[in-house]
Amino acid sequence: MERIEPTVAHASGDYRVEVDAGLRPRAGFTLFELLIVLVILMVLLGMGVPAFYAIKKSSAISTTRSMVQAISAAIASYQTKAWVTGVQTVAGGPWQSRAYRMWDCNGDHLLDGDPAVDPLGILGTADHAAILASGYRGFIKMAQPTIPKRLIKGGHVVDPWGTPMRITYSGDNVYAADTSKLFGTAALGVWSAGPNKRDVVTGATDATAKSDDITSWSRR
Ligand SMILES: [Ca+2]
Ligand SMILES: [Ca+2]
Repeated sequence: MERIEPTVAHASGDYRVEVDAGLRPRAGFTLFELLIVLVILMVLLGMGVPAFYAIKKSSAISTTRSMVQAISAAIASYQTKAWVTGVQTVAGGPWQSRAYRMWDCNGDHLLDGDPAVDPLGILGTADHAAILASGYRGFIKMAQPTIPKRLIKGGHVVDPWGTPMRITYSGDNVYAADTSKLFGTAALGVWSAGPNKRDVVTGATDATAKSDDITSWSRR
């Protein structure tokens, strides 16, 4: 750094005034100062990291709440104005009726975003072909919900934790007694397995697995 040497005018001529070295800033920190800074940073990080994750988790939960509502609304809206005959003729489980099985053609309770991508193990090749021949192109293309692109993977709509969104119908009793008043005129409900990624679909029936599920219906 260039040294500052103020010049003072004087009748007898200019002369220089030396700046006291003690008043100039030092070029660095002592080890003790660095340690203090490190400790402060660690304390701040310790407070910030859990807060960051808490905010991230609550934001993911509200995204999912909006998604299950948006998907249910998109399906309900679609069902009031459209009907796909081909799908109705396919025999199967309690989701046999046309309106039900349109959204979960293979009965695995994962909402079928795109039947061309889904492995339709339960229905088999012929039924798969019948569904596609009927003009049905899956939930994403038929109901056209507002879903962020990053949450559509492998033909499925996934929640922020990467788990495919689930769908249930008033007749299949996945949520047992809950179904009696849940789905209204659409007769179905959409849910996410929540942050713990466990629910009845993954085979977990304990209260903890179910407690964080995010459903399109009120569970209170
Ligand atoms: Ca499915
Ligand atoms: Ca869960």
